[in-house]
Amino acid sequence: MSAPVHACIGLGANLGRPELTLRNAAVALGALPQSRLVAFSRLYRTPAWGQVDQPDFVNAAALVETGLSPLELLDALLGIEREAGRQRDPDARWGPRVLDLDLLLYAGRMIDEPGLRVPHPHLHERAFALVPLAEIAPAEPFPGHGTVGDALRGVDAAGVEAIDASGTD
Ligand code: PH2
Ligand code: MG
Ligand code: MG
Repeated sequence: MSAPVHACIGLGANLGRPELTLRNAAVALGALPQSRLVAFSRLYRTPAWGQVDQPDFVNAAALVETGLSPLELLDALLGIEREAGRQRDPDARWGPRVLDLDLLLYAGRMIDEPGLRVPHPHLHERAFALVPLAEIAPAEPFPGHGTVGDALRGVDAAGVEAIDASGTD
C-alpha cells in the first residue's frame, strides 16, 4: 500500500430514502480497504443544481485517509453506489439518483484519466458540495482554487441547509 493520503468524497441522493442511504454510505466508506473515515459532515438539504425539475437532494461530504489509488478508490465508490441500488442511465447526466458518490479531491493532486477528473470539474461552482466539505475539511488543498474554504467564498450557498440531526427520513 502506498502512503495514505486524504481524499474528499461528495455524497448525494434524491430518490428512495436519501438520509438513510447516506448514513449507510458513510458506514461503507469507513469499511473501505486500506482506508479510514476521518470525518463525515452533517446532512444538508439542497435545491437541485443543473437540472432543476427534480426533487431536492440530500448531500454530505466525507474525508477519508486512504492507501487506495485514485482509480481504485473510484472503483470502490461505484461499488457502493451499485450496492445501494444505483442504476446508471447514460442519458440522465444530472438526473435523480438513489446514491451518487463523487471523488472531489485526492491528495491535492490534479488527475485527468479516462473516467476520472480530479478535482471534480464542477466542485468550485457547487455550493451543495462545498458547504458540507468545508464543514469537515476547510483547509484541504483544492488545486486552482486555494483551499476548500477559499472556494466556498466564491459560491452562493443560499438554500443549502443542514438537516436537524434529531429528525428521521
Ligand atoms: N448532483 C447532480 C446534479 N445536481 N444537485 C444537488 N443539489 N445535489 C447533487 O448531489 C446533485 C445536484 C449530479 O451528480
Ligand atoms: Mg455527482
Ligand atoms: Mg457521480
